[in-house]
Amino acid sequence: MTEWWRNAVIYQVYPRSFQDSNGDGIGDIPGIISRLDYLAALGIDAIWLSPVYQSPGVDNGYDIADYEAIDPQYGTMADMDRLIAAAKTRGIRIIMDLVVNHTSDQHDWFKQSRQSRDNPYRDYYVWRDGNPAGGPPNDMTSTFSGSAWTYDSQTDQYYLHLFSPQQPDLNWENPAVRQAVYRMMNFWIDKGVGGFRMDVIDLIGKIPDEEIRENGPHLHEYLQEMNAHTFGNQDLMTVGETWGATPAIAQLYSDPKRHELSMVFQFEAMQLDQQPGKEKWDLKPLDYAELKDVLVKWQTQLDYSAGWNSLFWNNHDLPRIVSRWGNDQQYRVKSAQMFAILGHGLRGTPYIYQGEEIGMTNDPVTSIDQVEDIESVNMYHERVAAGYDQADVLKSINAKGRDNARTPMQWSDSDEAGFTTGKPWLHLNSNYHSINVDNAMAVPDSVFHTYQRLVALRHDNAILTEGSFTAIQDVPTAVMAYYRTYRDQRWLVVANLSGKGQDISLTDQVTKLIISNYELPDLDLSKMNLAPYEAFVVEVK
Ligand code: TEU
Ligand code: CA
Repeated sequence: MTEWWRNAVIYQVYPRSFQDSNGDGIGDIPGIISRLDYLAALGIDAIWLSPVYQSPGVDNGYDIADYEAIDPQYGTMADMDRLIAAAKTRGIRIIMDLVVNHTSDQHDWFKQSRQSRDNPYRDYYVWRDGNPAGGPPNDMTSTFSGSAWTYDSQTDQYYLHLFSPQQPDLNWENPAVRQAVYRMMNFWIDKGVGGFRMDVIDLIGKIPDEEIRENGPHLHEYLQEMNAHTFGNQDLMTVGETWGATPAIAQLYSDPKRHELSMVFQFEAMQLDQQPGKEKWDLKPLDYAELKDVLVKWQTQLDYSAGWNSLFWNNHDLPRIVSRWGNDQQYRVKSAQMFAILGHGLRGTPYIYQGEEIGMTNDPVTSIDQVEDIESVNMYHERVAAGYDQADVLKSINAKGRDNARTPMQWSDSDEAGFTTGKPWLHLNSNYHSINVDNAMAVPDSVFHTYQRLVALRHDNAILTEGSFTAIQDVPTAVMAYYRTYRDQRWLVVANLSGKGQDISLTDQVTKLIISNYELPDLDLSKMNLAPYEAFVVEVK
């Protein structure tokens, strides 16, 4: 299996927060173009570009009003064409965000659909009569709080929205919807994009009348049909956002013989610090043993000869990993490097979320007025109305809210961190004076240089892509250790997840140091005390 994306590293750009070029405080496409040399220096192969399509911006672009137009905030279609071309000259492909579970309520299809019950676009969306007993058709809820149904008086029916009321769900059971989506995808393929990241793709097979949201019965059929009509037989990569995937389900999506997707994002590890059966806001400390079990499970239960996974700690919906499970104070650099080495040592395709490569941190707020994210704001009001303590709700937002990942990129210690000459749309983290790209590039043992080296290692060493995985059991709970083995070569990866020293004793003989976040004067593994958040990869025999 030699597809380019198997040993690639993908970088996610959240355009609104990456680089502003015209002083309006909002990142834009010309801004991204101006930073392509930086991304080329990091060495990445592709950019997953969060949405830049025309949008009212209720969910920062995940509510699309026109899939074939660029939002003026972000630039023009000519800018987009320039971005694709300029990236290409640097060997970087552009992966578009495909948000087709829903559109904006300002999309023409929905404007038509809500006009009348016999409008030709009526069945592009999911309309139902209210419950005979009163209220919405059933109890389905929105990820952004409240019912998933909104009543529309114009036609006296409810429409479905698994996210905000301004994000009505498309009706994938309608073949005309599917064909329209495929035509749109081909529009982008013809422009030369490198593939698609598919937003909440596991929801498109929903059966609303049975309250089935994810993994619906026709999901894989739709994906096979999409593949055949669009990217199948092309040199593109596709990654599905699949919150509901198990290793067996991931295999269905990503087994090349099934002609669906290249790989999935699965979120099992990302849900370990919430109380079981509750929401992400219901906090629980991370248990290292559980994290290791989940990582090992996905390395061993997915058959990599017939399926593929992605590797990530961050994205635009998740808190910053150094703040979440590392230490964003004394051990910020060491813990950021530890997660980098641990994650990039695994099998799958690694993703880096903007700012992760310099160890950017969460940015706590003191009042709900400072929060922009629709998910956090809605949850705040819902919980406060339900009697929760406001301080507790803010604590959850500071731990898990999506704005943590969305504060502007910290380029330098000059005004507004070099992100904009105007006023940033969202507060900048005040630590930008010390945590910024300029500093990270100047310091040899910075987080940036760890990532840069990891990207190069992935390109140059088949063992990282092809090597098998074996977990090492006989280590302390706070230590994750594993082998990657390929032909006659073996690498050992060791990571201390904790801020305390940990003793390990292994019988392997070190033959070469590959990467580490501390100086390793003595590579005697038989008696080693790992420093806080220490991590390394060594070749062993
Ligand atoms: O996210 C899917 C999703 O369910 C998230 O809202 C998630 O539940 C939550 O943030 C977990 O922390 C995708 C996009 O990545 C997200 O930005 C969009 O808001 C959402 O779909 C709707 O398009
Ligand atoms: Ca701008």
